[in-house]
Amino acid sequence: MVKRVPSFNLQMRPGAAGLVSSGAGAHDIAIVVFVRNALGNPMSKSVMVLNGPNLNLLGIREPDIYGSTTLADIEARLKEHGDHIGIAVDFRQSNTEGVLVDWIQEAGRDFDAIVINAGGYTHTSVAIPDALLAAGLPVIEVHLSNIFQRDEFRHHSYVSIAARGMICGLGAKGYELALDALADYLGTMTED
Ligand code: CA2
Repeated sequence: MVKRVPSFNLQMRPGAAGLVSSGAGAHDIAIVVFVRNALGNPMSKSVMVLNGPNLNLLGIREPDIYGSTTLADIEARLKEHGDHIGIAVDFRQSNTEGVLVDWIQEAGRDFDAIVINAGGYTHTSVAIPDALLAAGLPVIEVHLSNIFQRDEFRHHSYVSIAARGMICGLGAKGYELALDALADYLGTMTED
């Protein structure tokens, strides 16, 4: 038997199941729709956060330039921040260009956006911006240090051609600001 269904409105909020409900009437229905992102979280957006070569040394070597915060500290803080703004964070680091390219391709299939600190590859890699452009996702480029106050060769970024914006010189806080920008762009923030 085919039942006629009255008009319905759709409400979805990050972190909650979507609820499709009808207005009052003889044929009222309520359907709960569970939507999961790439990380299996209901209704939040997913962002892949990529870190390039040597960033695994953060907090361990050269604290005068890069500070004493470790990459694990940044990851923990960022995931907590993501929880507050409806973004599930998948945080990764590799010293290998090809691995970063593979991850960018994966992000293009399964994620909503990318944050990338490509480390030294920022100033040398063509493959990374190529992969970012092919992924077709919003990208925010992050650098801990102010690359424009450093050696001349760090002033140019190949990654920037594929990025909506770049945050540099603000240390670990830059990653959180990048996530805020994406939350705004992806519309994950709730009104209450
Ligand atoms: O400021 C940034 O975030 C950089 O992407 C960091 C890269 C550098 O090549 C870029 O020009 C700017 C270097 C990451 C190396 O990180 C280290 C951390 C601790 C000790 C040694 C290296």
